[in-house]
Parts: sequence; structure tokens; C-alpha cells
Amino acid sequence: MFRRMSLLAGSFLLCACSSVPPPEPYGAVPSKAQLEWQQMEYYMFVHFGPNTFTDVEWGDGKEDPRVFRPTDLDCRQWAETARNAGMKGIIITAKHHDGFCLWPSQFSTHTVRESGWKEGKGDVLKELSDACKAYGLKFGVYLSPWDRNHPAYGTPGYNQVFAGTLKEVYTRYGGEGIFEQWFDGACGEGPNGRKQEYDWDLFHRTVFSFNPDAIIFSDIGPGCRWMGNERGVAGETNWSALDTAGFTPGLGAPAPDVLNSGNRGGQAWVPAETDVSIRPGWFYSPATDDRVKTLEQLTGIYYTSIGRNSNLLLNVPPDRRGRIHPNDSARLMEFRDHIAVSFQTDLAQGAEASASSVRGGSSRYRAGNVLHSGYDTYWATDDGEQTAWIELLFPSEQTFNRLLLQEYIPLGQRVARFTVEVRGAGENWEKLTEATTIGYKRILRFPAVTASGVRVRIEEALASPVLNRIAVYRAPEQLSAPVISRNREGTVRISCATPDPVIYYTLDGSRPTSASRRYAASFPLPEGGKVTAVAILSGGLTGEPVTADFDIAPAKWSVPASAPKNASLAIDGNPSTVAYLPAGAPLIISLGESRCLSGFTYIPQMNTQAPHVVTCTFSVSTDGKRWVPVKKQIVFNNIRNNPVRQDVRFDKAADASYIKLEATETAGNGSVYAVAELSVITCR
Ligand code: FUL
Repeated sequence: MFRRMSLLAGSFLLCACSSVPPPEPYGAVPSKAQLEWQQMEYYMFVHFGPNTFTDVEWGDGKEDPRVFRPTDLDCRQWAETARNAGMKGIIITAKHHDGFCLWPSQFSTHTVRESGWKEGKGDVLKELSDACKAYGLKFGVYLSPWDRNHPAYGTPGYNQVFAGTLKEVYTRYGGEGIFEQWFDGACGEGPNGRKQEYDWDLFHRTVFSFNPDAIIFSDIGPGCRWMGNERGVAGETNWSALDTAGFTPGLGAPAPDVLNSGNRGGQAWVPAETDVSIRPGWFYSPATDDRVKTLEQLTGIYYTSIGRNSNLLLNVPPDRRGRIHPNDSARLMEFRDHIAVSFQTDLAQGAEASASSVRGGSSRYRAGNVLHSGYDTYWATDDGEQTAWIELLFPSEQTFNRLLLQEYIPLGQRVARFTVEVRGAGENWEKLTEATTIGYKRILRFPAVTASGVRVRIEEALASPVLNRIAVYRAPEQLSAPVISRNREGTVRISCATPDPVIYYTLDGSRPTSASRRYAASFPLPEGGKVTAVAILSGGLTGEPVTADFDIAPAKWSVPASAPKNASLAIDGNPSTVAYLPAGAPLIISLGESRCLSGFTYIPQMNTQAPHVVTCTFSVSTDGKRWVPVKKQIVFNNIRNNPVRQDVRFDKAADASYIKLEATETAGNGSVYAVAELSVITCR
């Protein structure tokens, strides 16, 4: 009976009554430009500048401009890579916090002109904007208002300088076509030690005077918003609406967890953009050539960004030649192939669609509209019907592990919560999963299920639901990359989340094959070395290799008896256990022997809001009494937003039996600082 009625509601009684008006938009809605932007889904971020050559994340503006010296710059190679990767545009750091301009700006003396590169005649913005045109990509610019070089920074006059800089970029590089303006909210000190009061209205007016459709990114938009972390993980609940009144970008922004999920019923349409780097840092460093994100990590990011109602801005930093490194481009192509295969065949095609009700009984809003890819046709219910269901009965059983849903966002984001059911043997419906919010696109992942139908039950909505797409896919199962860990004693273990693969590994940096050593049991590596491992399934399916580069193990290390209770967690070889130390108390470690050191590594707690060490001094001692500071005023730039491993090299190697880390500035309230792991880099 139930089934018959649904068919009646879904298809039998529909009329061609074109007079049934569409639902009224609900709450905040996207502008036409925001809708087009959302449909881009995936585009490239490019961090390039002096930091590429100096191995720092934030240049201080005092760097010699001549450090910027790409040997073989080729923006067409960037554009070709982006296009081949399936990306729709490129946003470049035209000016990062160091103030260095990648074009010969008349507003600065810290530019490509002063670098001497191409005899001072080079212009990266010109080359890239031309390359984007040639490859059919949109072009966008990151311009940091924070300028650690400009002498006017920190004075009211600087706002005019920055507006002039924007004007110059928009005039010279095709302003009306610049699709996104990326404003970093960071507001630190300038060369004169002062901070700037930004005139955001002026900056926005300037951009809009050239391109009224530009999408302005900041913590609070107005075009799109930061989604609260640099790990690539948008909220499982992700509203495109945000309450922005009373907030400013930067320190005055809503808390990161609010940015992560938006505001239900928020006043303004400010959709999330997920910015994340393919490497641990935003700028290229030769030290991260082996640490390009794995296919598994990138795929995970795809589902936690695009699959959660967010665009994905993936940073691919060009190397010192001025080209995208082969490790990055190879990974991008694997990623593109994996996504293309995953979403190649919509297994719901040919299904019979029906719903709890159809708006006005009109075929214009029929359930079957969700099966078609035309963006402007959708299934809708009558106003006031805020709980509803829609089901697809497949012509034959299908096996799938992905469900893709789209709301027709020109009418607002409406669905707050839904469950998914599948029709199994005996035509019984069983609950498969549940989730919150859909938005422009939502993709759910679950273990493969075989079913003859799928039903989406909207359990809660802010207004009658309007869906324009439901599709199911079978993405290839991924063989997880091995996880390589080493304990305090120096014993290496390799595991794999996928059951039963055989793991092979090498210790010389080469790519393992089935002819390499087979991992059978943990093995000792107390003196360190490079472990590269790969998982291979019995059918021959080979996963991607991963590398872990270890220095000496902390087996002989100890903290003084007087040290705070959990201090030893900083040297237990396990980055998931964290030592919280009182501010003002240094972390002193006895190495138990004398070692020649060339640097150290600080692993912070992997959480944006944790009390990270921001600045510190590192000292060594041969007797634990007389200390020599080997590196002072060490700054872990951007650690608050991007808490990843920090490697610090000394200017000169030093012999040490004891090491000491003194945190001089910490994130958080300043009462404690967190150390997940402290290790040394020995002279090799
Ligand atoms: C952050 C900056 O401070 C980083 O250096 C990077 O540019 C990132 C995209 O935004 O806020």
C-alpha cells in the first residue's frame, strides 16, 4: 500500500501545471557570481616568493630581494598542470606578508624589479595571468594587507598605499576578470613595529570598482569564507550562511569552529572555501619533497571539502626553478584519475523516482528531476512540508559506496538533517546512514552496499526541501598507505589500515617493489634512517609508497627529576601524546651521551587551538650547567593556523649532551605550552 501511494505521489498524478510557482528563496542566497564560483569546486593556490628560496613560511620583509631567483620559471607549466589536474583556476600570492610584490609595483621597493631576476624586467603576474588565459583558467590574487616591508605600514597612509596596490594589480592584470580576491586577515607589526588598522571598506570598494562580481575571500567573506583550519577538513555540518555583523577578518573573526560549520539561518551567504597545501608548508622547501600528501590524504580532503559543501583551494607551491615539482604534479594526476573513476558512472541512472509529495502536483517539480544533471531542474515539495522523502528504485540491484546530493542553492540552503535508507533483499528498507546539511554538494562515503533502491528522508529542514541531484557511485576501494612509526627505543613498526596486504620496504630511499624486503616484524633503527614502505595486495594491487625519515631515537634521553610530571611525553617517540609544560619552565633533556647536532625538530599538538610554542630559544650544553644558545628568537610562523612539524637548522653544528627549549611566546592564554615531540637533527 505504502509503495503504491508513493508511486501515485511521485509520478501518476502529476500535471503539467506550469502555473505552480517555484518555492520562495529561503534566508540568505548566493549571488550569481557566488553560484558560478561554487560550481568551480576545485582550483589551485600558488604560494611563491622569497620564502620559496629562504625556507621560511613568513618572510620578515628584510630579506634581500635578490634571494628571489627562479632559474627556469614557467607559468605555462603551472597552468597546464592545473588544467590537467581538473582545476578551474589559479590564485597566486601576488604579495605575501613579507611585502614582496611578484610584479614591478610602483608602490613598493621590494619587488621582482629589485630582485634582479630577468635583469629586473620579470613579472610573474603578467606571465601567470597570460598563461591562465591560454589554458582557459580563471585567475585570482592573494594580496596580504599585512606588509612587513612597507615603511608606511602602521600609519593611516598605508590604507591608501594598499588600495593603490590593488588598483595597480586590477588595472594591469585584467581586473574585471580576476575571479577571486584573497585577503589574509593577518595583522602583525610592520617595519616600524606598529600594527595597521585596516580599512576593509576601502579595500572592498576598490576591488568591486573593477570587478563587481569578484569573490572576496576572508574569514567573513563577503564572497566566501575561511573554514577555520588549514588541514582541509570542513565541518560535517556546513552551512553556507554566516552571521557577520560585528565581526572583522583576522582577530575579530568568529571562532574557527563557527567558521568550520557556518551559522544555521545566518544572515549572509558566505560559503566555505577549504585552503590546504599539498605539502606540510605553504611555500616550497626541498625538505618536503618526500612529504607531498598521499593520494589517500588528498582523496580524504576531497570528501571533507567538496564533499562537505565547500570549494577546494589546493596549494601547489612551485620550486626554486619556478616550476611545479614532479612529485606534486604526479600526485595531482593520480588524484584526478582517482576522482574521475570514482564519479564516472552514476548507478542511479534509469531509476524510477518517487517522493512523499511533489510541489503543487506539478511535473515541473517531479522527483525524477534529481536524476538529471541539468542544474535548474529540481524536486520540490509544497511550502510548509519540511519533512519529506524521495526514493530511487534501480532497474536492478546496484553496489555502491558513495551517495551524492545537491540542494538547489539559488533558493537557499534548507536541509538541516537527513537519513539514508537502502532497499535490500525482500524489499525491506534499512537505515544506512544519517547526516546533517547538504548545500551545494554533499557526498557521503560508506562501505559498499548492494541494494535495489535508495531513499533520502529529510528529517529536518529550515524550509521545504529543494534537491536537484541525487546520484550513487562505486568508487574504487583504496589501498591505504602504510603507517610507519618508531617508538622511543628505536623500533620501527609498519601497519596498514587495509586488512591483509603484504608490506615491502627499503632503507635507502628507493621505491619498494615486491622484490624489496618484506615486512614481517618490527625492526630496530635507533640510529635513524629513511624507511620507505608500500602495501601490495595478493591480487597485485599496489598502494602508494610512504617515507619516514628518522634521526636518532630518544632511547637514552631523560628529563630531570624536577621536570613537570608529563614532560617525558615530549620524548616518548609518540607524537600523539603531548607534554603540557608551564610557561616559563624550560624543557631540558639529557641525551645520555654526546652528539653532534645540526638542528632540532618540534612537533606541536596537531590542533589549531592548542598552546603551541610560537617563539623560542634553543640551547645546548655539554655538562647540563653551562648553556650555549645555538639559536635565538626562533619563530614558528603560522603555527597557530597550520600546526605541523617544524624543522630548525643551526647556523653552526654544536656538540651536546643536553638540550634546552625555552618557549618565549606561546599560543593560547600563555600559561602552558604544548610539545608533542622534541627531536634532534644530528650531523650527518
Ligand atoms: C595564512 C598565511 O599566514 C599563510 O602564510 C598562508 O598564506 C595561508 C594561506 O594563509 O593565514
